[in-house]
Amino acid sequence: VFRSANRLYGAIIAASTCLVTTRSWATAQPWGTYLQPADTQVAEDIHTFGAMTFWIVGIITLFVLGLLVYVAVRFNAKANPVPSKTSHNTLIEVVWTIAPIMILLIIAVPSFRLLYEELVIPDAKMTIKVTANKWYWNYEYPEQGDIAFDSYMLKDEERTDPVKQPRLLAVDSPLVLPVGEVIRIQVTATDVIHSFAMQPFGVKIDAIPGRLNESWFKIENAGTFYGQCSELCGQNHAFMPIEIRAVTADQFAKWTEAAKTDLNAAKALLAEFDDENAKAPTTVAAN
Ligand SMILES: [Cu+2]
Repeated sequence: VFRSANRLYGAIIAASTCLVTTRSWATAQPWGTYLQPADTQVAEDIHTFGAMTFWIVGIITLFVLGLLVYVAVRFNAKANPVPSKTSHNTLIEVVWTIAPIMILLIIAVPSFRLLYEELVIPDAKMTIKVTANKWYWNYEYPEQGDIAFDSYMLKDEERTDPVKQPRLLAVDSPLVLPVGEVIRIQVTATDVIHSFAMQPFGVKIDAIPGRLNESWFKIENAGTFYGQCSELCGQNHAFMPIEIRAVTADQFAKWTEAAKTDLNAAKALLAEFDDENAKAPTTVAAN
């Protein structure tokens, strides 16, 4: 029931966002207010779980509000001048102990299942190392011929296309990744604690100096995805966005080949990939 309620909600949101954008798959929408659309199974399951808890919290809130209104109307000094002296009611006391326990259990079981899904990394074919710095990201591809580069936010004067380069999100060198591949990310930092958060993939993991954290995702759609540092890390915390370009396996092979020798040439390929993917959107089935 929750899953279909969430699907319906998601469909309404998706339909309304389609009205305001004609772009192909891109997660950041002008005036977007809801969660970015899920692009991995994990993110989808997070949304479903969020919708479930939303309904549970909503129903409880309305129930308590109803009780308060009932008490205020029925038992105020005017309506009920002689109050009852009742101080115990065993049945009610048992119910208000057992019912919250049951509700917590109903929330806990899918919550732990979700945690397990996020934390247990399936057989990953590929590993990316992400290093956070004050205030930019460094990406390394140890298995693709030691490609490594820094990724800085584009300043206003560096943005040439306001649609393709959304303000405070677009970067000079995006992290390029293939769709349909289980990708392990290893995350660390050089100076202070940062956090690598990519909402459409359901990933948020702290980048801690001297520690190597890992997480994973499997991207389903080719496109551009945006995330941000999500740990207050200092003055330019808000200005170290994450941009991921998800491309097909063939395009990724082409990109790595170019990136090994010339990062700028590889970057130039991205516009080409965008055009190809706009013509034939690539979607990989979940699992
Ligand atoms: Cu940061």
